[in-house]
Amino acid sequence: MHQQIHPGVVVLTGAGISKESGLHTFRDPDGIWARYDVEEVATPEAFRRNPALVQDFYNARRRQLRSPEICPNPAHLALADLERRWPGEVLMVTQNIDDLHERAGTRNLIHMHGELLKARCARSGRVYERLGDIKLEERCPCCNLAGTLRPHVVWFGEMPLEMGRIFAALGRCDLFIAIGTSGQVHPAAGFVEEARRGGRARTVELNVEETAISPLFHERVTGAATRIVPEYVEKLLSRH
Ligand code: BV8
Repeated sequence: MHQQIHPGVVVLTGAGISKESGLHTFRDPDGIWARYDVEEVATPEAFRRNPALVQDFYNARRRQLRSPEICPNPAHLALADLERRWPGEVLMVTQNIDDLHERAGTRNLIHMHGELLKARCARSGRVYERLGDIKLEERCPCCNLAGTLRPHVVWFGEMPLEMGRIFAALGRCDLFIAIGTSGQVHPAAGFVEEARRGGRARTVELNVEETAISPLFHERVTGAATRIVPEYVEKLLSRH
């Protein structure tokens, strides 16, 4: 009996997919890096130097994420729909630390840069759900020490999460889609080349504008994520 192999899809998302949900991107004029110095808040050295500043930065972002007006948008919902209805494998890899993909219903998901609603003990590495602020004086449940709890996010200079699983999926996928990412942060910016390496995958970029890696894609679709992602997903599903 000939086993019908359905094409595998890897989707990479960045801050642009959550912009219309009310979460700032990093590099847009009103982006996070326009208001904070990345070296001051998103590196291990910054955490050693001034943990209060770093905790305040992530506590504020966590509070915003949990505010009622922030919710998944039609782009997140369309991708969850793709996962449900696509006959083959769909792996979602996000650089975002928000939980909007999960809230939209996506299950096969990798947060390669960590999750805002989780804390990690810097000493034991254990990870905990965290909905409220992380306070400097609080003691971690594992070591009963103060100052060891940090946001469960990947800072610059730190190794992203689940890279083995990601590269394996890029090596076998037939379609690689990048949505709302500027392609300026590695190793995520190199995934399109990795997907193309085997010469198998078709690569598509969805973004409101040209990016640093646009020339590396077979196809580009320009527009706001909440419009072009549902359209593109419908087109894909209508073909299969
Ligand atoms: C590592 C978590 C090694 C925290 C983040 C090679 C060359 C050069 C530099 C490097 C290199 N390799 C490594 C580096 C260093 C560094 C790096 O890439 N630096 C850059 C700045 C030059 N990379 C690292 O340090 C990485 N680690 O390499 O480790 C290693 C190896 C072995 C052992 C140990 C270590 C770790 C990087 C991860 C850092 N953490 N986030 C937090 O969130 O606070 S990165 C963070 O910034 C995000 O997660 C994301 O990855 C990145 C932002 O990028 P985007 O998501 O793309 O957002 P951006 O604002 O830039 O763009 C938004 C896009 O959306 C735009 O194109 C815009 O047009 C579009 N858009 C806007 N609105 C919409 C839209 N699109 C559609 N619809 C809309 N409505």
